[in-house]
Formats: sequence, C-alpha cells, structure tokens
Amino acid sequence: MPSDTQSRSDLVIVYHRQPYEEVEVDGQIEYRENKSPNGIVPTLKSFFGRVDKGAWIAWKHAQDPSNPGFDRVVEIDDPHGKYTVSRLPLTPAQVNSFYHVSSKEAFWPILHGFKERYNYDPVDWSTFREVNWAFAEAAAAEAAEGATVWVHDYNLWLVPGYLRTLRPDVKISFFHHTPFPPADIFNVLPWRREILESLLACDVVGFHIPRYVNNFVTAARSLLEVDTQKREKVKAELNAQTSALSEQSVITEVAYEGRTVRLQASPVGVDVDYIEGLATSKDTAARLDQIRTDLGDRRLILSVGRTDYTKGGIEQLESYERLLESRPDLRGRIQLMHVSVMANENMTAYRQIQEDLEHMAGRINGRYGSFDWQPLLLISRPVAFTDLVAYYRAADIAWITPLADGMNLVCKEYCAARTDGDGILVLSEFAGAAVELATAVPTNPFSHRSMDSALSYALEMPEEERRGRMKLLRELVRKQDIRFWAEDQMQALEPRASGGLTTAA
Ligand code: GDG
Repeated sequence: MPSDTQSRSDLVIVYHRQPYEEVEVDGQIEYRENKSPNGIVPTLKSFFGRVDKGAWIAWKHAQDPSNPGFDRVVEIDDPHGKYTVSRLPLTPAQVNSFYHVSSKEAFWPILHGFKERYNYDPVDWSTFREVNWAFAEAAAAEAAEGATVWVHDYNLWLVPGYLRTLRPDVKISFFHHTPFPPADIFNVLPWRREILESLLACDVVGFHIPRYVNNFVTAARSLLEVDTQKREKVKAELNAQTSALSEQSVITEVAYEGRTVRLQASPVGVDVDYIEGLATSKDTAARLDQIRTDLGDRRLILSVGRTDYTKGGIEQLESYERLLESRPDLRGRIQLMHVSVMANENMTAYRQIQEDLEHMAGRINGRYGSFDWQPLLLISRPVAFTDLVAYYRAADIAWITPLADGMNLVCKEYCAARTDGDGILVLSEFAGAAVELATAVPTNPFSHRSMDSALSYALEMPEEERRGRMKLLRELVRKQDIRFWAEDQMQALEPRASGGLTTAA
C-alpha cells in the first residue's frame, strides 16, 4: 500500500468490477480495456484524465486463500489517464458470505421488494463488515488529502461509514445501481440502522430516480433524527406521465448529526456513440441480413435480461403463451427470442428459474410449434454483444418487462441501436427507465390484462406511430447517456449555488 503522500490519488473509485480484463498471451498476463457495452467502466475511468492521479479498488479471488495479502497492480497509464488498480483478494468463504449470501440472498430481494425471498438466517454480518472494512482501508490508503472517493453499490454499503472514521477529510459519493425500497420493506433488514448511518456519512448519495431518493429518506427518517432540508420539483425528463414510479418532487438534501448530505437522482445511461457505431457497421449489416432471411415475414419480439426473479421472465412467457392461445391468427407469424443468461449458477433461486423457463419453453414450442415454425427461442448462453446489437436492429418489438429493476439498460441499448428510427419498446412501469422513456408502450407485469394488451397493441402499431415514438426515445437516450450520468454525479460534489430551491417543511 502506498505510504508516501506523493503517490496518493485525487479520485478513488471503489467498484467490485476490475477496470480491465486480464488476458494470458504466451504465458504472460496482459491487461486489456474492459469495454462493457453500457460504457460504465470506461466512463468512470475517463475521470482519471481530470486528476493528476487516480486509483481503482476492486476485489478478486485470492490465489492463496491461506494468505490473502493486499495486492497492488502496477501503475496503469492509458488514454484515460494515470491510475493504480488495487485488488482485495477474497477467500472463497469471504466471497460466498459477503457476495452470494449477504448481498444476493439478503439485500437483493429486499432492494427489489421481494420480502418473501429474503433469506436472513445464513448471513454472517461479521464477514460483511470485515470485507467492507478492507475496502474502506484500501480507499483510505489511496486517497490524497481532500480526495474524492466514489463508491458503487449495496455490497459496499458500510464503506462510507468506515471511511469517514478513517479519513474525515475526503469527499465521499455513493451510487446505488438497484432500486431503494420503501421503509417498511428496507426495515426488514436487521442491520438497517448501521447501513443508513453509513450512507449518511457520505457527501452525496446517488440513485437512478427520484422515487428511490424519497424512499431512502423515509427509511432514514423512520429510524434516525434526519432533517429534510431541501426539496425540488422533479425535472420533466424524469417524470413520464405513465410511470408507476413517478414522483412530483424529490428531496435533495438532508441533515444528520451536523452534516449535510446531498441526494441525487441521476439515471445511468448507455454509450450511445459506441452502440450506434456497432449498429451501423458492415458486420452488423451482414448479420442483420442473415437474421432477416431466417425470419422471413415473421415479426421478431426480443427480450434480454439476466436470469433473475426480478426480471419477470416467467410472467413474460406466460403472457406469450396466452397470446398464442387466444390469437390463432398470430401462430406462424411471430417469434419470441428470450435471452436469459444466468449470472450466478451457484444460487438455487436462479437455477430454479432457469429450469422453469426451460420447462415453459418446451411446453410452448410443443403445443404451438410446427415443422417450419418455432414460436419461442430460449437462449441461456451469453450472446456476443455484436450479435445482440444485430438482434436489436432486427427486432420489431423489444419486450422488456421486469417486475422491479433499478434502471434497465437493455431498453436503452435497444433504442440506441435503432439508427433506422424504427422499432417498438414495450417497457415495464417498474423499471427505473420508465420514468424517462415516456413514449415506450407501458405495461404492468403484475397484470395479465396489461401484459397481453400492451404486446397486442405493439404488434398492430402503424409505422408512423412507431417512428414517432422511437424518435423521442432516441433523443432522450442520447441526451441522458452514460457521460451525462457520470457528470451529474460528479457535479453533485461541487459546492452548491444557493437560491432556486424550496426549503422542505
Ligand atoms: C444493474 C441493475 C441497472 C445481457 N445479456 C447479455 C448481455 N447483457 C447485458 C446487456 C446490458 C447488461 O447486460 C444488463 O444491464 P441491466 O441494466 O439490464 O441489468 P443488471 O445487470 O441487473 O444491472 C440495473 C444497472 O445495474 C446499471 O446501473 O440498470 O437495474 O440491476 O448491458 O447488454 N450482454 C452480452 N450478452 C448477453 O447475452 N454481451
């Protein structure tokens, strides 16, 4: 770990993902750009270009579980700037306890409002604290005097509190990539107070949309003496009329124990230039021709997401089955491609959903398919992003119907890829993106009637309406892209201009 103040960083990013890929070439490890399609990692790294030196802290599997020492990678000097990457080696037991059990089995269902899936008993809170403490210590060691430390996501919930104790001088910003639930759901977590106190040690706490901000404040006020200091009217871009997640006003500042905490709603976007570049490439054109030839005159409905109960895959296949049953005229004329990739094969809940999806796909294809028509293609292996973009281009309808989703980037990628200006987005009202994407066809995945009628409506939509809706969707996705999000989060750390705000009651 660095001990001299000279080598310390002005910006420290704490994120579970490493900012590059390790590739073995001729027995040597090479570090390569990690080009995630949504562009989060490159965008975060681009901020290193604005400071003398940056640092990134992630975790990795320990090579030697009996001696998981701190590991520091050599300095990286790439087009983004100069930065070091520190990796905390976690033992298999730590990964299982901190990540799979505490984060995925306890926090994840609560964050998404699935109380009944919450599994409290196996949580080992001391390991969760220990791992978060290790991240905070690493950030404290890297940060220069007054540096900014930007922490990502709920598996690092306790980092801000620990870091504030270790380094009262740094500015701390924390971003939630998931929803934040209402108080009566969040408070199911026995560690609720400790988590909230840690978050209130930040200078800025970020969420995708105003609803999650207001939920956070109700949770904080339910347990702690938190004063609401400022409230603002929600800006038009985050207030689509149709969304179940709309808010009219949002709390932007609270005070706790003499500190002021800024709350910021900034929806994560996608790297529109990158996706448009792929969508208009020669390779995509060739792939698209092939897909269209295979489809013939059938309409393609596309659904993409991780295999997770929050993503609503089962409910979607049920709706598709009802449609094929009630509309014999559509048989042979449509095809659903459902890409559902399991991110974590170790978790029973995800394996069960995968099995259920496979079972339903077999039933749908068996009941309605014929020699020359397979109604449903279930893809469970990861698809190359270049192929995914070709399918975005080919799909008449993107059918994105999560039961709960912090934002949902697939629907934004679909719009970004539609450089031809066509295509229809049917979007769940319970995806954070619904508060922005006002001209998507809204659907309520908890209602059979709404699910079925939204898809039927989309299938009948005339070209003029399709293009009109897509034009507005594309404008919004371009405006609120990934760089817009990152700038918004960083600006929230700047001193605030006074005036123009109303003081909350
Ligand atoms: C969390 C929050 C929030 C999917 N299948 C394949 C594939 N993907 C890519 C998509 C997209 C990404 O995975 C999924 O992003 P989402 O936003 O939809 O969902 P989460 O992974 O749950 O992300 C979410 C996000 O954080 C950002 O804050 O929006 O609400 O849950 O980029 O393209 N990519 C490839 N093959 C696949 O088969 N290559």
